Amino acid sequence: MKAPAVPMKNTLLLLCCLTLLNGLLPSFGSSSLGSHRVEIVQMRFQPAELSVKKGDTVVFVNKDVVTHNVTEESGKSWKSPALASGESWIVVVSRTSDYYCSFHPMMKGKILIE
Ligand SMILES: [Cu+2]
Repeated sequence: MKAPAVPMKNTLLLLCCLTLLNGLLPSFGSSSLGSHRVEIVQMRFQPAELSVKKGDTVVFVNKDVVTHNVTEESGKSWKSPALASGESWIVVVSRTSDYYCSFHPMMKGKILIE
């Protein structure tokens, strides 16, 4: 008995559809949510004030020659580990936050939710 050719044809069709769909969907993780960058340079957060959308990602990059960290002002929402020169740290922001560097408390910044 010969096996019907239809199931194989259906499988191919399904594969074609999936490939097409995959091409139409936005690439995951990069375009749907915003990503922002704050650099730490010469004892300052740059930009010191940043507007983001809720759920956006902020990457802090220490481009200074000394170690810093990023501490939400109350110290309760989030706090980075010590970031040596060249290291970076990522936080997902869900509310307006003031932050500072606990090693150098005069270093301050703010993230505003739009
Ligand atoms: Cu610091």
